[in-house]
Amino acid sequence: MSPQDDGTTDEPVNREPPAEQLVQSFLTPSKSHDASGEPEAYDRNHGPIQHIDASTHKVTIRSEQSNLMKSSDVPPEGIDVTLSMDDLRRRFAQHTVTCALQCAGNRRHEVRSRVKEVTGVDWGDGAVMNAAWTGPLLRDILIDQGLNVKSDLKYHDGLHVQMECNATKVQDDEWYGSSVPLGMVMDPEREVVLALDMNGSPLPARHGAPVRAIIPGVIGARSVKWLDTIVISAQESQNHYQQHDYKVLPPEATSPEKAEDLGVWDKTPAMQDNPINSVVALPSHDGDELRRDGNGRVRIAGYAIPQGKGGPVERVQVSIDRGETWKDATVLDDGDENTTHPANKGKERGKFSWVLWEVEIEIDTTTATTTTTTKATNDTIDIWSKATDRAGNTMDEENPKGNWNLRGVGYNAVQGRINIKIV
Ligand SMILES: Nc1nc2c(c(=O)[nH]1)N[C@H]1C(S)=C(S)[C@@H](COP(=O)(O)O)O[C@H]1N2
Ligand SMILES: [Mo]
Repeated sequence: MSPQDDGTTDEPVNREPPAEQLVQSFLTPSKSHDASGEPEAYDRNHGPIQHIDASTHKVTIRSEQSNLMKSSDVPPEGIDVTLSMDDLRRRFAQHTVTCALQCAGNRRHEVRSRVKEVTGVDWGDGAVMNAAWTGPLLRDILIDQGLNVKSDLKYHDGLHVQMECNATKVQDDEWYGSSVPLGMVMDPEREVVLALDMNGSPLPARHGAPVRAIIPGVIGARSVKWLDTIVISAQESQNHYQQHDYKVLPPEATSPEKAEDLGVWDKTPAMQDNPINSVVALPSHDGDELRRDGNGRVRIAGYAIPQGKGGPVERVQVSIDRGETWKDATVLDDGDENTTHPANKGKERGKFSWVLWEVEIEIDTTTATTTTTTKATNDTIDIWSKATDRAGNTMDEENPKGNWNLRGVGYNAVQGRINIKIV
């Protein structure tokens, strides 16, 4: 990518590949753009893309002792360490986690066009990627620095891990930052890594080189790119993007002004875990034609994402009659074996990974014209999909159009594609 493609603070680079392209590989490639200029994986930036020299870059990790006095989690002398990229690679065991990274605004176009207007980048359903991220576990680094580990993760209640990128100004703040609860980082099941590699190669600049946080199961906004500072604190990050964005505001916040008047930004918790979700990627647009094969069957495919650490997704069901009947889709374990990272070979399906799914449904013309005429127009169908993960999180078929919130974040309606013509 050439520097003129890096975007500016006022006009950062935000783009997504079509979902039908995304579901062609289990691991999302991310190095380049295809001939049409479409990216292979989405880019989400609040400021310009950074090009940082890995040989001089450092990550500083410290604890804010003053407000931690009451906590015995942190050693009395505090934590204050500066690590080079070499330190991150050599001093700690390298861990690979395969996880979906999804912008909280994924599917915003659907909620805006089908439910009610929202504010924010008009994402389709390609603001997501699935990748194998490698680097040290932040948990290991903190333990190495003397942080107490208790089996009861609640022990860390009230403490937060703030992450910062100070390399550039961003649209609404002087730097980019986020935080997650310390208990999440210390949870051995969560696999929070400081990622140096993506899909077996050094992280590309646009995805945060030389190092980014990866918080599996959590909205992309918390996975800070071009990471330079980590602070253990009794406070959440005070950055704009933790405090004044990426929140599921209550429905009475009907406009930005109303949200301010009601003071809901302060009262609403910052989003963390992704909600369970499933997206119909094929057919890829509302109103598309779906061709029946010689046996009268149509193929429908998509991806599904587990909720937080409740994965993996174990079941995906598809309905073409607005929820009256559901058919189980095949959940593809490794999707495309050519692009599956060797580190995952033979392992159980990843807890944080997406799954790709597909289903063939027979539609005889009478079904298309009779069963669906009562619910759709003429010979078109709507396609719904519903995922369920191991923890039992599932999508709400009683509310097929999903929930509205002012920022259009965390949208996970079962209604997928509408007005699909069967030919
Ligand atoms: N430093 C920095 N980190 C960041 C962002 C940013 O603008 N600056 N955007 C966040 C958001 S909102 C998302 S969804 C992901 C996007 O990661 P990607 O650009 O690698 O797709 O990065 C997160 N980390
Ligand atoms: Mo995002």
